[in-house]
Amino acid sequence: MISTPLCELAGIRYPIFQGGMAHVSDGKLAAAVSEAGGLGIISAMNFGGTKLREQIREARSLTSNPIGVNIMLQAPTAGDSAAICAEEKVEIVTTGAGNPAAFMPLWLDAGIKVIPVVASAALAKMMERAGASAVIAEGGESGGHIGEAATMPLVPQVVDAVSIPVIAAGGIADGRGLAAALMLGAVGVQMGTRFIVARECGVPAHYKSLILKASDTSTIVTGRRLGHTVRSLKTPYSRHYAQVEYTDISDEELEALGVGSLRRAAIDGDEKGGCYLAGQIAGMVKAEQTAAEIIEDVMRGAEAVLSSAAGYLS
Ligand code: TUI
Repeated sequence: MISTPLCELAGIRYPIFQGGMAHVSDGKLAAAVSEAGGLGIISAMNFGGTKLREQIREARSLTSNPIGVNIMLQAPTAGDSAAICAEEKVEIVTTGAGNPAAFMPLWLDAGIKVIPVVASAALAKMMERAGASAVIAEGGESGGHIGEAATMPLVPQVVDAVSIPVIAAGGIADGRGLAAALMLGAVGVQMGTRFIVARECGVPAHYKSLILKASDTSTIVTGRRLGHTVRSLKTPYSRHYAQVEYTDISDEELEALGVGSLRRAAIDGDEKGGCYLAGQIAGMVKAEQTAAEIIEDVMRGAEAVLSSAAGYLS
């Protein structure tokens, strides 16, 4: 049995967060993860305004356990989503792709625990000063919008930089990853890619099939030129983007290539035009399972490797 300070902090049984993935993480998936003992997180990106409120209420109707909402700070709806989280009193807000300092007083006044995703020790320190309960240190192995540092060097450096708990993300999909994160000083993990293939996750079958068929070299990083660096699966769309990114194509044309591409993947299942975000660990995700089975597998796996590691000590 593994229990870490994250379990008490977040009011959860197992130290596992499900990443709030744009156009993927809805109330149904979040509720399934929370009901299974992890923390389910709804992505506010999917749903401006009333739709986010509906998703939170749907999740509430399916579980009485805590739930979280992730706010992508570059989204035009971030301010609206921030207010809805405060009104609906979700237990936890996570943020991504920026500095949430402007919203922190609103959330803290509503009694919400704020857990920003950071890609550097410097931002982690700022978040600690601004009142964050913990931070998620996300390495560039992750899918979606990423920073430069990898999980292995990032996590211990963030752990050393702050006194609040640190959750590791990026390249984690099984018990070995959870155990490794704990060894780096983290109190738990956030996983995204593995939960995309959860049975309760409603993405198009093509998205799940791309992840299930992926190998260790199936992802590609694009978008650095415009400052929206993202990791996605190699598909006709992402290969084309990579091919033209450093040609004489204008910034406007390149920007236009990106518009709507996440929706085309996660909502429409568009095989040619979709940008299918996934982390480097996709190659290890081999089965569609329920959220409860995924969490149980990760916990069992971590217990096994942590117990056997004790054999190295004399
Ligand atoms: O946010 C993510 N992953 C995402 S967001 C997303 S939606 C999207 N839509 C259009 C274009 C691009 C993305 C898909 N995936 N992860 C959390 C994360 N945050 N990763 C890295 C960071 C980060 C980076 C820099 C957080 C803070 C930061 O600080 C910059 C600053 O302002 O100090």
